[in-house]
Amino acid sequence: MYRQPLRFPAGFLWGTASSAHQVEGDNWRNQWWEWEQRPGAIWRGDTSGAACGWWHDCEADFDRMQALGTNAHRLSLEWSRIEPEDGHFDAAALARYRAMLIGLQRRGLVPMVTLHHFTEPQWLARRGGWRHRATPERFARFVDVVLHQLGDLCNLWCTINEPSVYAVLGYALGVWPPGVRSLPASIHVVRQLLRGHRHAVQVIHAHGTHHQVGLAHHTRIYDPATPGKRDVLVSLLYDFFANGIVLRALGGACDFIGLNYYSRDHVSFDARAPHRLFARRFIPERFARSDLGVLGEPFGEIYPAGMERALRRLWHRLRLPIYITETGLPDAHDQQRPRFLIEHLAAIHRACAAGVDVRGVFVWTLVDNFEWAEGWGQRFGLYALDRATGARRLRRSGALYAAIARANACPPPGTL
Ligand code: IFM
Repeated sequence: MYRQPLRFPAGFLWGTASSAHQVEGDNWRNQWWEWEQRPGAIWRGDTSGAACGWWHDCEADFDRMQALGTNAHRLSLEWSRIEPEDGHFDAAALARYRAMLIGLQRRGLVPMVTLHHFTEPQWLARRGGWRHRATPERFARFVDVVLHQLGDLCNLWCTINEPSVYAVLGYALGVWPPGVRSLPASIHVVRQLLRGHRHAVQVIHAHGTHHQVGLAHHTRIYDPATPGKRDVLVSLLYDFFANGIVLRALGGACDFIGLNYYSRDHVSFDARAPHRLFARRFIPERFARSDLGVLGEPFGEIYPAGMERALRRLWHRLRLPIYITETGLPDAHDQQRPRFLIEHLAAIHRACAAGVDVRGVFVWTLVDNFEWAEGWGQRFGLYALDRATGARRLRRSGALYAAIARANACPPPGTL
């Protein structure tokens, strides 16, 4: 049977997403840089180092975005560059970000700016980071300066990236800075981040009603491994900590919601794992999984239906326009990513057809970058990066995404 391409609404944003620390290079004033120097903190002892060289030349990658035919890019501002010391704002850093935003606009790329993407200045971290009572206010002060200096160049703002991921990995599991292992601390930090978000929304709106503000929420699907009561209970518990806490606190405090969707976990009760909330998370054999990651485990299940489920859930809960602020797959050899893209875009298309107001998608990411604790071991790029030479090579999935963005339509699933 002949099947038509899946058309997307007019004006749909086709973008890529990045974050400052992962691409800029030499962000030596933030807490992640310090963390990377600790033996054993990052896979194989990797560091962000010069990253993808964006601080000096992001423009070459902006040219690539334009050549692909994308029409938007989500990037983040590095707080530690803009405010390297408490209350001291760096004019040169702001000027560089000005040039970046102008560079995007000149190439026909709508910017979405993230104000906090996992990193903060070392001076702030030394005072307790987001555990400190006054950090949400300090964040709001930083946001106000940004809006004064750059507010004429952007009207799509994402306050905080993945509050629950930041809080769980840094404060509950302790595998990210500051390496704390305490569930109460992690709950406190999520709440503080959400306070920071609400302050930032007020500040941004005070700069004009044309500004649209949201946050990027990482939705992971947690399904019980069996219908048994205990599995259902622990999956609900995980869902509450990862998703529920953030969504409950958002009501009224956003113009849109950003969805970062990657994967799902199957959850079963495990009496021997109190430190993991009595749960085991895994991918049963019969489900599709990504390649083995650097730690010898798959990055996750490939579960396109989860995209539609996550979109419908956000829509029913918040009734706000949605941007998919991230979706993607680490796949160095690009064997699974083309199909991953088509199937996830088809899921987005189904959600749109069911009435969910989706405004755009930002694929993670344009070019292989520094992937936090996994270092350079996870390769998400539409372009492969040769770290020794800095050369970029377009992957098959990059060419596919270009064709989709240009046509504002996606081939139906099963095409590849
Ligand atoms: O690299 C990260 C990004 O910083 C936040 N969301 C998930 C991505 C892939 O793991």
